Amino acid sequence: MPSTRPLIGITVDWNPGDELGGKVSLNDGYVRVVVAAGGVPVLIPPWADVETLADTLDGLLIPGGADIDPKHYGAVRHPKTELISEARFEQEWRLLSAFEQRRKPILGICYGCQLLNVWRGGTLHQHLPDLPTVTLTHQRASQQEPYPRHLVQVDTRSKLFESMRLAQFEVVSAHHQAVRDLGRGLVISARASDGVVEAIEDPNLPFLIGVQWHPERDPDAPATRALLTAFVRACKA
Ligand SMILES: [Mn+2]
Repeated sequence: MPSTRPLIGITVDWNPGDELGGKVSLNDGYVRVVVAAGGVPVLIPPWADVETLADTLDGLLIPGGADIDPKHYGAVRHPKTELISEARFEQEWRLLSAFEQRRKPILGICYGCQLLNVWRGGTLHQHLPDLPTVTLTHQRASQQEPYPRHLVQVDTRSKLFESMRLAQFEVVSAHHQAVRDLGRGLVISARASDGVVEAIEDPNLPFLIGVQWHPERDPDAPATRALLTAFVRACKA
């Protein structure tokens, strides 16, 4: 019997390194939650051929990372905006189109959620602490502190709710940016109590969901298992 476990592509970071060469890297939490949900993670570095990957893999996970260059959504760079590697960003941009064309599942996490929005022509808040309406802590103040947790409310008409069957739960939060204006074809599927957008989706695709929180840093939470199991199930379909 052939294996029925789906192949889940996960993009990785790239740093230029030194004269001996650059480095690709990924927090292993992403790999572990995909394995726990029954998927087989396949790490995707920049420069690998996207058409072959999109033909072969069953789904795409865009993990967390630094910030998107605001030139991609027509804004001037905020002093707190720290740029993602251009090689990674360009690879992911091409992968999104290739997976979307094939209607294969896509899950974006944190930076990955923001990328889905910008790729569809949306914009971002570049630094949440600047907004007077933001009352929750979405990012820890220093590396010595634990990651903050806050509640998210899911729209019960959304695919996210259909997938998770959970309307409210606590998440691990580690972001200073968030969705501002929505990109084409996207809707908001979850918010924090201060109004910050915590999840987006395309209601017209089988599974294109971005979450602003970090399931991979909360592997045993029921919400993490519900989300990753639904994603892996969609990749099998
Ligand atoms: Mn948050």
